[in-house]
Amino acid sequence: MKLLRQSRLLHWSIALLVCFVTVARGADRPNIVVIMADDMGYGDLSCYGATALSTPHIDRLAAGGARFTSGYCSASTCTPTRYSLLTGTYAFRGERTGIAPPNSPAIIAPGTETIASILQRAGYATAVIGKWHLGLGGPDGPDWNGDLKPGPLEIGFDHCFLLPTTNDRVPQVYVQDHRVLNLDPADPLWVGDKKPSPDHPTGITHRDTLKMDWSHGHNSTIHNGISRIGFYTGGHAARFRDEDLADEWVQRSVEFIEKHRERPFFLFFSSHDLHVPRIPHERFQGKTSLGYRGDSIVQLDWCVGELMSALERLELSENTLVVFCSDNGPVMDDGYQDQALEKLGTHRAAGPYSGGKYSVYEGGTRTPFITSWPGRIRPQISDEVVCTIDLAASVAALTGQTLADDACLDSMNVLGALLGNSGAAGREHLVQQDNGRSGSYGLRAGDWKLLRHDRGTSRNLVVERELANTDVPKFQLFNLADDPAEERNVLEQHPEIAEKLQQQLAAIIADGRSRPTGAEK
Ligand code: NG6
Ligand code: CA
Repeated sequence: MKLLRQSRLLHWSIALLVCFVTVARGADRPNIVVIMADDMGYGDLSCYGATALSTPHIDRLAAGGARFTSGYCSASTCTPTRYSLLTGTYAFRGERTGIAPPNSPAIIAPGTETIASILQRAGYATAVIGKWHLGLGGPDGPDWNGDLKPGPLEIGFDHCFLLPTTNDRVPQVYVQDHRVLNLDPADPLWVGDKKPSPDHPTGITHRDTLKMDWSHGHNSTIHNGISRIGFYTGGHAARFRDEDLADEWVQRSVEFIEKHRERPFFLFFSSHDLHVPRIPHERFQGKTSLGYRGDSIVQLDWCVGELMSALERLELSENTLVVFCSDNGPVMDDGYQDQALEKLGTHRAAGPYSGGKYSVYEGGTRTPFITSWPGRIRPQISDEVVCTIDLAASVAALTGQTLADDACLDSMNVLGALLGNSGAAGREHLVQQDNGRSGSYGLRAGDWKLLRHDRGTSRNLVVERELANTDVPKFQLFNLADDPAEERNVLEQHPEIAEKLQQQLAAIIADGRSRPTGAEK
């Protein structure tokens, strides 16, 4: 009898403990899914005002969560934004942080603190699925036929399933953990920046065979009827079709979610939509009036819907924080003749903002930014300033992880703002950059925006809705409250504000960090 009582007591204690752990886990350690679009502008979604297309799944995410009007990525090209998202450090501080070439070595050194290593330490299963574009391998670059490391697995991810660069660059193969998937050793993969043989077919020699013609660059090795940046041979069994990328990544992501449904997980779903070459699956081709650029947005919306329904099916929605963001603003002709500009009509891809990809005007970095956590984030539109670079420090705060002073140097803990807590403030200032260390910066502080162009030119103004290089003064000042399109430089009217912001920007760059140290807090 006594034994029975003891075993009942044990039973109830365990049940209580399980209950407590589940509640605690739900509150402090939700699953985290970051969905990053590629080259998506502020105005590219129907929940951000687009009328030329409809994005019901992303709209639903926004309607049930916080939709930010001042959500940013930290750079207006891919590699530096992704570097900053993962490391929480501005990319202009790092080496080789400009757009990565096909044979780039790993840009983030093994052991660097990242959003993934923070969450791994907090007990999460971590994965990146999709576009990487942060280099792979040691100083000599990727060993395509051997172990591809260091890479994501050396900076906190347990698992990766990658497009190694970006799909307008070679090679078109998947990397699973440390290996090229389905690589036949009898057909080794070679990747280089020089033509491997005089008769190697290219977008120049075989232009009439292409299914999508190039407009600038992108005229080297041909795969799937599309010529790319860079050359490659071999690895034929490993090559994918562009049309299948989205389906493959959704399937792999759902598998990852299913496998880890019992423990907290972090999934970085890194879409290639709507980067060039825009080749959505056949079932999405022609779905919008905007050409393949619009069709790729609809494809990404479908991906988001699939991920959300997997979470719902597994009863994980209420315990999952989803962040939707983009890696830089929009571009029309980025090297292929896909009619993006011709079919644009009245669609404003950057919304009310000037510039786009490659630009430090708002259109380059102010992009869709949505957070959703049903039951925890109250539906709202938030005007707080938040940035992809802040996710690292914010998830550290959420999961109770301490950051060393020399980690995540520019990541601000804006968790309250990300969760839409009333009264919680976002950033006081944010530095925007274009690419690598090219010397074009924007500093947003409140409603003021200072631009600094060290070269005196910038690819920044929308001319006939396309980007063009223009001569600009080294410094410009705008007031975003009454001039969101940054059309009226008011530097001469407000010299004292311009001076203060110039000094603030110079100090942020010179100090090597902007996140306060533990002692300063
Ligand atoms: C540019 C490419 C562009 C795109 C970009 C990277 C040319 C002329 N332009 O150099 O097509 O690949 O790099 O885009 O080659 S990103 O979104 O990955 O940063
Ligand atoms: Ca991009």
